[in-house]
Amino acid sequence: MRVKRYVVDSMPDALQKIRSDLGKDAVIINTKEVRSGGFLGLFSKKKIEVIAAMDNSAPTPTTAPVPSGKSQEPVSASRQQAASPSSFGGVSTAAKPAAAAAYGAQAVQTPPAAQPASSAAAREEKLSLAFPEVPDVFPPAPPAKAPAAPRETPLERSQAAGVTRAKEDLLMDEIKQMKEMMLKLSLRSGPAEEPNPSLERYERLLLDQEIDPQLVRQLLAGVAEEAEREEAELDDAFARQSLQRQLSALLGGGGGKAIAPDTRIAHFVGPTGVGKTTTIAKLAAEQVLKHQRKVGFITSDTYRIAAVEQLKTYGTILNVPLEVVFSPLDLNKAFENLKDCDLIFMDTAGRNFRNEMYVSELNALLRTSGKSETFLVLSLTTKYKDMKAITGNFHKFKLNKVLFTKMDETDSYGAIVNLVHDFGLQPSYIANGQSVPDDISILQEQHIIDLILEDREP
Ligand SMILES: Nc1nc2c(ncn2[C@@H]2O[C@H](COP(=O)(O)OP(=O)(O)OP(=O)(O)O)[C@@H](O)[C@H]2O)c(=O)[nH]1
Ligand SMILES: [Mg+2]
Repeated sequence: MRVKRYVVDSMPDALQKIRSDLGKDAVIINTKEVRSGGFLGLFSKKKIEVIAAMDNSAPTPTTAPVPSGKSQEPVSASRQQAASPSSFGGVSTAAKPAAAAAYGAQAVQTPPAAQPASSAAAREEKLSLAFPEVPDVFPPAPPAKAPAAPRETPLERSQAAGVTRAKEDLLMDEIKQMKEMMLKLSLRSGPAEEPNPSLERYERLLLDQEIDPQLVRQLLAGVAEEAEREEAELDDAFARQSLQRQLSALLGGGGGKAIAPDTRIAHFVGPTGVGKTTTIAKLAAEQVLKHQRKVGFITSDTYRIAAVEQLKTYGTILNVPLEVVFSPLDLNKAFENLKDCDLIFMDTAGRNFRNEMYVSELNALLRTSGKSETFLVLSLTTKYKDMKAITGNFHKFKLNKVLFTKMDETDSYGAIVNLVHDFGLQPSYIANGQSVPDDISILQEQHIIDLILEDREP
């Protein structure tokens, strides 16, 4: 199938181009009003975007001469136009031969027995009768009522439906790919007008920070809209301020970031090696030394030989009791032993939490009585794609806050923005080094935004 996109001033222009590029059997699969020129479609003229397709695999239409006085071409294009909103939210079944696609295969099919041999001219005649010639303008007149469909057996009908569905699926895939391609092109191949250099600059900067490209487009469109609304000059200063506003609205979800004063149990979950145990030690020190709370530790990490020892060492330094649980059944006893503690930190084993089974297993350990909070610990050095998969798995269970570690090992912070945008989790702390208890602080969104928008020389 050949698919082409046209941006034109009027439908007749499009029809003419489509006819000469793709032939008279091309179908129009979508039309919409777009703005052309400018950046991201703003500051620009209104145009019509027309997507047309030609199914190369479709049977070659007859080349018999058209009966005199009947120009079939305008009819073909106009018919398809009229039919375009038929299915899939405005997308016609373009994989069918043109006339059939526009009106449903049955409308133009003649049963073989009834169809005269070499019936090209007769078929043209039939089509012309069924779809009287309409002027080549937009919007086209609604098509004349199609002739009654020939009778089909249920088997024939279901076979035809199956074939149609398969073609529709194929078409949907192609349209999806095409949409993605066009979205990419819309940023890059803006027509004649110069793209705005400030938007380009911040686009590069946000993408460098590994903010999701789709979100980057949204943010920049927000900047451009704001400038248009306020009739302001869209320069670097304006773009920066607008992005500051948008990012702080996105990140500042409200709600307490720190461990709540009435929280009795704080669970820390997350993939292997992200710094859960180290983070617990840092936060426990803060609770003991700064808030004078009586703290206890529980660890269920019995998979790694050194894991219990690691927490025990921190417990000894901070004078904090430690309980080890081997299964959810041991939990009650552990809580009983720590009943005098104001706050219990529960460390869990880092596992491959892309595996849903481990998450369910862990979830059994998180079912505790008393007010609890669960912190998902993620390292900023993890690829966002993996972070997203892990968070997706955890998100089905009770998660309250997200805590980021290893900020000192990267200068890309886009993952924080992506994660809050995609999952609406409350950011809490951010850890920026191995040193216990110093290298942790409450995540200040303004600081993160400043870092994201900071000029960095290549
Ligand atoms: N650079 C840096 N290293 C950190 C940070 N937090 C923890 N680490 C280091 O990361 C390594 C793993 O830390 P752990 O606390 O054992 O990680 P964990 O998530 O408990 O690991 P598992 O229990 O094996 O899943 C240690 O070497 C820590 O010192 C941080 O913010 N920055
Ligand atoms: Mg650990």
